[in-house]
Parts: sequence; structure tokens; C-alpha cells
Amino acid sequence: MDKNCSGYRAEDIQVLEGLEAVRKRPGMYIGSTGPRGLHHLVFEVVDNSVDEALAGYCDYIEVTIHGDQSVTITDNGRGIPVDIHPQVGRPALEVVLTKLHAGGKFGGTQYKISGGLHGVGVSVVNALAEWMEVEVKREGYRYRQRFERGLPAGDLELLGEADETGTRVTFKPDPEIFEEVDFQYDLVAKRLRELSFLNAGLTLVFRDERTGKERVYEHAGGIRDFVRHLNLHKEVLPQQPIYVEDSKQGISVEVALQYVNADRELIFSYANTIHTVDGGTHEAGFKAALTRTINDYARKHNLIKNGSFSGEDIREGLTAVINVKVPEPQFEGQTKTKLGNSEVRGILDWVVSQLLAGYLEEHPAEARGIIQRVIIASRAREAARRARELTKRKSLLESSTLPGKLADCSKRDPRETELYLVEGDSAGGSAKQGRDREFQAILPLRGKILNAEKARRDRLLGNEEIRALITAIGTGILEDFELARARYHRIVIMTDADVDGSHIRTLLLTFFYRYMKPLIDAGYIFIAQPPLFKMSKKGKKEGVYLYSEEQLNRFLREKGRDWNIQRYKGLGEMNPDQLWDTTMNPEHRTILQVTLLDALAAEQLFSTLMGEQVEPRREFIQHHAREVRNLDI
Ligand code: 0RA
Repeated sequence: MDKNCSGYRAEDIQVLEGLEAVRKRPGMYIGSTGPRGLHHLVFEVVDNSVDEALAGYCDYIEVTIHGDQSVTITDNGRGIPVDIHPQVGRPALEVVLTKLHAGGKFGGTQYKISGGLHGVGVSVVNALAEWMEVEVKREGYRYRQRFERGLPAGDLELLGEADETGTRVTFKPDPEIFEEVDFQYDLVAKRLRELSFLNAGLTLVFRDERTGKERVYEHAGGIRDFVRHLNLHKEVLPQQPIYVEDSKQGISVEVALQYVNADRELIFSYANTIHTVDGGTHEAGFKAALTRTINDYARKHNLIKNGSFSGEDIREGLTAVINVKVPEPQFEGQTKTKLGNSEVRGILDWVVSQLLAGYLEEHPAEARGIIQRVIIASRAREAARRARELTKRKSLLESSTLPGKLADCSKRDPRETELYLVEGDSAGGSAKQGRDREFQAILPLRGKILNAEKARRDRLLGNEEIRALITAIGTGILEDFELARARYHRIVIMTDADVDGSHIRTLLLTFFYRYMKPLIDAGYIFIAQPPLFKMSKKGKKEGVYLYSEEQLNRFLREKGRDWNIQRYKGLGEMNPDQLWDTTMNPEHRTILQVTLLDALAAEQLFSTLMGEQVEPRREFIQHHAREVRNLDI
């Protein structure tokens, strides 16, 4: 690794303005002051460390959440520069931490990756921290400086000598800014794992001192490992993911792909480590090249008679990860998750068609396997189309009679309404009484929902619970699915915090993933977060609700032992008012938006328990024998 720091000069840093603006309007810089914005702080610092990795100077990043909700991010990059900035007359570190910089960290030609969504700069994190301490090892010495609410709380100190280089940032989010300061293990873990897939050779260590959990994320195989991970426990083709990689005009491109035995298509695209949920030019270029290259190959080898395969046929069962790095990314759309750079389309198209064509020629057996799969997909699609045209039956799914169990809301505009899927009739009853009937609908789901893995489609549609669910949502399923017919734009799964509850949640997510995937893509599926504990003083009725083991531990540490702990086993233990206050009232509740990766994880768990492959299932059950005991599927 090149540890030569000569490339940088302090005057490369453009000075712009102070941080008052950030504290005044934090939402402008980090999106919100809720949980998303809070976690954004960590990701922003991590992204700066990842930049060092991408520039080739860092291969190790460590993130630690401390017991007091402060966070430390350590890397072995070059270290933030400390020499005196010529215009400001202060050490560069202080300038980097206390001033907003335009267009990224530097002017000039630095090749910078993190950007777009994040990329607001570490100074923004500093501005929104109650305190921050930065330690740097660079050019043989170790330095430290402390800040409070964005302002220096002392000068840069020289601590001693150092042989290595790197940066360590510790900060505590400012409770004056954030509604709640409670980091979620899963959110951080997910991002670090994602980064380890997107940066082969980078090791990320995650430690949560609140619980003692520790994880190491490293993937020498990069996005190939990502694809393997997505296809876990599935029958795959080819055995090893196809991988192509190249770089043109300063834009680096890599794609990994593999087919599985399933109907869905799964494309994860990233630009500068940002998940471009809405796709963009990299995805468009990839799809165009894939369709053309497969068709060309099939024609050349007489595997197709006339016409050509459609893109949909070619992508059925496909799992692909696209990872591009663009010096000046343009992110578009409402959520800024669509890549706009037009030059990227052609580069993707060229790289994928050249290298994929090469792969197919060199691997004729795999190529034939893929084409056969596409032929089957295309025949099935054609047959389904004919069958639909022939029968023209007014299908079950389009029937307009809403299920009797549904307690619908009075508003009709789906952008304003939400549907709660509630486990069991008794919790369903509480939810019906506690809800705001203007915009909240309740559908209680009783008993075991039919197992979406084994059941074929007809049987599935014969199941009363599933029919009620489909009719209530209104979109239809699979090829009949139409997002525009969704009757609610928020569908909230509300289950008990026990094994059965998590089982039902897994079943529902698996169902949505397989039959209504666009609902997940559109961000319409959520998971309710009912409290796990109620703390009350002896003899008092009112109390404090806690939503996680972490919160409970902290509460006990900070508030002493003089409290009664009530552990909620089921939603049914709450009365309607409590359910409304803690879980359903939009002003207080937290609901988690389900991402495609969450749904996929549920589906994988499900396939492990239910699927055709016996070995992973046996392993899982042996491993989780205690939890699975009650799992009656
Ligand atoms: C300014 C300039 C350089 C690196 C950094 C800042 C930097 C920031 C962070 C934040 C966390 N870890 C970091 N590592 C580096 C470039 C330094 C050079 O050219 O030598």
C-alpha cells in the first residue's frame, strides 16, 4: 500500500463557510433529525474512511458504538492533514472539521468516491455532535483535537510519535438536535456488510459495547460474494457467478451475475457505494447489453429460430450486482437514488457486451444452460398470456368485494392511508378500537397463513387468509400485479415479539417478496415496532415504554433498580389506547421500512426451513433448535 502522502497540499482544501447553517437547518444536510439522520452521521464518517480505501491507502475500518451512544470510527488511511492552511492560518484538520466545503472535501483533481447522498463532509457531523475528538497519525506523529458543537475546544495537540498512519473520530450526537439518540445495531451492521461486498479487500469491524456483540465483515470475492450471498441455498447457474470488470474514462465498472431457479429478477445497483434503488444509466446500460448479447449468442449458435427473447425473459431468475465508481456522480429523482450520468450508459453497455460475449464463447456449457432457462421462461410467459386471453375470466383477484374481516378506513386516497396486518383476532380487536379510522385500516390474520414455499399458486389463491390479503391490498399478484391499484401506500406488519410473531412476519415477507415484489421496491411495506417492556414505579400505573433490549439495559444502568419491569409477550396484552400510543400513532411510533434485502433475508430463512435443499435446513434446525421448537410449519 502506498503510504506516500506527497499528493496533498493544505491549500487544496477550499474554504467556504462556518457551521452555523448546519445547526440551524440540520435537515438540509442530513435529511432528517430522526433515526435516519442520526445514522447518517456514522455513515458519513465511514464514507470518508472508505474514500481512503478507494484511493488505495486504507484496508481496515473499525466502528464501535459505546455504552453512552458515542461512536468511534477508526481507519488506517493517510490521516487527516495537520499542516497549517495558508489562507486560514490554522491546522488543516481544524479547517476540515469546522468549515463547510464545496463540491466535496477538496477542489482540484482528487479522485473522490463517496458523494451524492452522503458526502456532506465530516464537518457536518462535527456540527451536530455534542462533542467530537479526532486523533490522527501522520508523518511520524500522533495528534488530537477536541470539538464541542462544531467549535474547537482547544488547539491541535501533539501527543507523541507514531509509526503508522490513520484517523480516529469519536463523537456523541447532540441531543439538542436529534429527537432520539439510540443507534440501531442492525442498521449499522447492514451498511458495513454492504460496504464489505462493494470493496473487496477492505476489512470492516463492528463492535457494539452496549451488548458486547462483535462482527467482522470482509469479502475477498467482493460483489461475487454478494451474489452468492443473495442466492444462498438456491440452485444456481452457473456454479460460479459470472464476473466482468473494466474501467473507461475514469469510470470503473464491475458486474457479477448468476441465475437461480425462481421467477423473480433481482438487480442491485450501486454508484459510489450508494444503493441506487431507482436504477439509472448504469442499470439501463447493463440491461441493454445483457439482452443484446444473449440474443446474439443464441442466434449465432442456432438456439433461437426467429424473433428474439425479450429482456424480461432474459432476466427471469437473474441475480445481478452492478457496482460503478464515477468521479462526479449525478444523483436524480426525489430520493436521489437514481444515477443520471449519461456517459455511464454507454460504458456499461460496452463493457458488459464485450466481456459477457467473451465469457459465453469460452463457457459453452454454461451458455447453453442459460439459453435453455431463457427459452423456458419465454415459453411459460407466452403460455400464461394465451391462457389469460382465452379465459378472460374475471379473476378472483380483481373481484371488488372486500374481505369481511377488513376494518377499512374512510379516506380513499392511497397516499394517505395505511393497512395494518395484525396477528390474531384479539390484537386485531385492540387495533380496530385503538386506530384512527380515518386513515388506518386493520386486517387481522388468523392461524397459520399458508406456506408460500410449498403451495403452488392455485392452492395459495384458494387460501382464505391470502385471498383476504390480496383483495384488501388491491394490486393483484405476479403478472397481474399493478402498483397503481394499491389501496394503501403503507402496509404495516404488526406481530407479537415472540417466535410465532417472527414466524408470521417471515411468512408475510416471503409472500410479498415472491408475489408482490414491486410493493417492496416501492417502499410500501413496513414493520411495526411495538414496545417490548413497560417500566413503572411501584404502585404507579403510568410508565415508560422501551422498544429494545439495548434500551432496557441503558434504562437499568441510568435509572437504578427501583422499577417494575413488565415484558410484553403479545400485542394482546396492551389495551387499545396503549397500542395506539406506542405503536400506531404516527406522531410517536417508529415503523421500519422493509428493504429488498430484508425481504430477501426473510425469504432465505424461509427457504432454509421449508425448501427443497435438506442439508441447510438440518443445519439450521440443529443450530437454532431452541427457537425452532415452536415453529409449526
Ligand atoms: C483531508 C485530506 C485527505 C484525507 C482526509 C481529509 C481524510 C479524512 C478522513 C475522515 C475519516 N478518515 C479520514 N481519512 C482521511 C487527503 C490526505 C492526503 O492527501 O495525504
